[in-house]
Amino acid sequence: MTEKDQLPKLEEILEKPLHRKPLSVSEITYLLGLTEGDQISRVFRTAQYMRTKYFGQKVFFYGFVYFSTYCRNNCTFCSSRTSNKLAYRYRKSESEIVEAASLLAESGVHLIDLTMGEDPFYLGSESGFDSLLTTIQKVKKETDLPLMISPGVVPKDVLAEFVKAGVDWYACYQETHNRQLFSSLRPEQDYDSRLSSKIIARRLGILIEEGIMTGVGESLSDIAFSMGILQSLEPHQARVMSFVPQMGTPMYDRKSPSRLRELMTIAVLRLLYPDRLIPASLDVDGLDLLQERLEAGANVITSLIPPRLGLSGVSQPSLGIDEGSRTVQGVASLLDQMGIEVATNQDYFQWVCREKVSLSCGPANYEAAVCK
Ligand code: MD0
Ligand code: SF4
Repeated sequence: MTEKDQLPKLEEILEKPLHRKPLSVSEITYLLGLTEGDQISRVFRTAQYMRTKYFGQKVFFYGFVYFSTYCRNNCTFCSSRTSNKLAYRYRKSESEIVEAASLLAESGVHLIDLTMGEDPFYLGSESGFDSLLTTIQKVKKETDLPLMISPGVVPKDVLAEFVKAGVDWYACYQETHNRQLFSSLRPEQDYDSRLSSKIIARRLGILIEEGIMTGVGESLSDIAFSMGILQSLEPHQARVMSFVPQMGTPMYDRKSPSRLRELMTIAVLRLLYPDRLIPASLDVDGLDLLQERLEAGANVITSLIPPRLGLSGVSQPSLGIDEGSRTVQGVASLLDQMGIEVATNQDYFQWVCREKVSLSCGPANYEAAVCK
């Protein structure tokens, strides 16, 4: 008997998440490796069922402000890597950042994601860091929305300052939990510090997002292994994004992977972590395949970017931005066709609030939670 024959039938595997029973590594690998249309649709249908069970037909929108593309690191997959001479570099001023965030808030997003490279200006000087904190406070005040920060790996005291300034979420993606692959993607970066920055952030009372990337040389069992790590990390949001080759980087010659792998990973995330937030990012294919990502079980649309402000995406620096397709309006008709509703701000506040309370970090943080 081959290993495949020994595995329970697809139905048996799909039964388990319905009863919140865990899946084994070989079951996860089996799901990730499905290639037959029929079977794949069955997995997606179960994932959609699970999403509906916990979130109804509602999705959330995240506005994205990539405000500095300077970075001291040299990740092989990333356009902003320090040695990339072809990178589109900019550092937006405070008023530009606040303007972009306000436009996003007016357009109806539920959260503002402030993202930067590990910019030495902000992370390496006191005045730069102070200006970052002031900017965060202003964005928070102007938009009155939950705030995510994606600043790279930062020490505990920096995270604590972020929390004081009003940050609700810390996003920091490992990309892979295979240590060897990690060092080739993130040379001279420490796997453990990156992982523990998320644990520290959650201890400080903020929600955390973890992320993996497909098409960077990982095997299906690497992805299955990541699923196990997620089980102990317990991120509030977990994402997967397909690798997109970036000009001027060592991985420019590599092909972008088949999107099936990302879609199957979204579905498996939904099966295993049905009540967590799972993004469908517009930063990989713009509007294309948004429907498929949602059908695989995603419930957050991320990387909404205001047009014509010179702001960039991470994987797709310009795709769909100035055309306005990465806006609330730009995705509205697709959602309509799909019978998907946009959640209210109140829905999102409540979700964030509930999760913050269940971090059980004492009355002080309870007060700080965005309970409205
Ligand atoms: C996105 N380009 O949402 C953004 C980014 C950073 N927190 C998010 C990867 O797709
Ligand atoms: Fe810097 Fe992040 Fe890009 Fe790595 S992935 S080079 S840390 S911006």
